[in-house]
Amino acid sequence: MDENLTKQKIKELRALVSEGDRVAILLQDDPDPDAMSSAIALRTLLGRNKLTTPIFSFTPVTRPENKTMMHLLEIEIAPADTEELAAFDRVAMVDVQPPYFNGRLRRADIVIDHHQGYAPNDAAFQDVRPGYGATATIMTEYLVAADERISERLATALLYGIRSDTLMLKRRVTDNDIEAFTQLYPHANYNLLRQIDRPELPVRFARVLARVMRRFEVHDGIALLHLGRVERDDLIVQMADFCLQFEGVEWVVVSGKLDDNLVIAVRNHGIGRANAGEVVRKLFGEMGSAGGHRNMSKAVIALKDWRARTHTLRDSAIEARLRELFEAQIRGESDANN
Ligand SMILES: [Mn+2]
Repeated sequence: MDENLTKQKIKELRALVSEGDRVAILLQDDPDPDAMSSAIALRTLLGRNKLTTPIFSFTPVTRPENKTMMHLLEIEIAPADTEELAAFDRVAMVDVQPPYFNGRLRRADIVIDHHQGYAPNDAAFQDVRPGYGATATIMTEYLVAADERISERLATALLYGIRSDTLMLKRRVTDNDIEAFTQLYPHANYNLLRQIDRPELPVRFARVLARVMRRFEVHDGIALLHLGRVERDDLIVQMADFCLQFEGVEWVVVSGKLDDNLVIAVRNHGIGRANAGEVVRKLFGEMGSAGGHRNMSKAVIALKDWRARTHTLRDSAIEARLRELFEAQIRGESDANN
């Protein structure tokens, strides 16, 4: 957006909030990095702190990397309550719009978002830019136009917000997003970013690793491991990323039992035309949820459905069956493409 227009918007925004006002910032359910970073950016822009401008959400953050971001960057999000929100002088919303809350919220005074398709709302201040890849980009433009100092913490949060909403600048990305990304880049803390990307492994997971890595082998470029029961989804994903680093590995399949499901993560190096998303859709599309893109995909199958088909939930049997399925499918795909 044009810098003069942005400056005008900042004036409007700041005029709406008086010094003594209590302001609530409300985020979507299970807040994501774009929402969290936009919230702390709005606070900076308004010259406020966590006491005068707390952040709320109706449901807590659940994704492991988002939780890690929240903890590392010390972002506090309080549970929202319709009555409590009504008592604030101003309610602001970032990365979401009033209709999303379906009556859980009575009013919003400030709405800054990049989602499209919401019915118009009557907030006094609105800035909705559906073309943008992230709300964090809009917030970065505000901070730059306002000449605000962008702290390391804020830059790291916004950079991560833009990165995750645009899948590393690969999806729905505009020149504005890239420009904001470039402006934030020199101010961010890369150590923190790396820690967010790779959540710490529980010490107990070392035992799982020691047990399963003994079976690690590469057949026709495929490395496949079933971990048995795991406590977190990201352990399966981290294991898949780890296995992709071994020599001769072109495809990785790592599965684990998580709650009532069998979760399968697939990775490849993206050589050739074979597509990880296609492979899981063909194998498991009718059995559970399966999808992803070229290099990275995932399937989630209810354990009861797996048992109905294969008559067992023994870990060794699951691994053997997955090996058969994936070897045939991946080989079939590459034969078809040659
Ligand atoms: Mn967003």
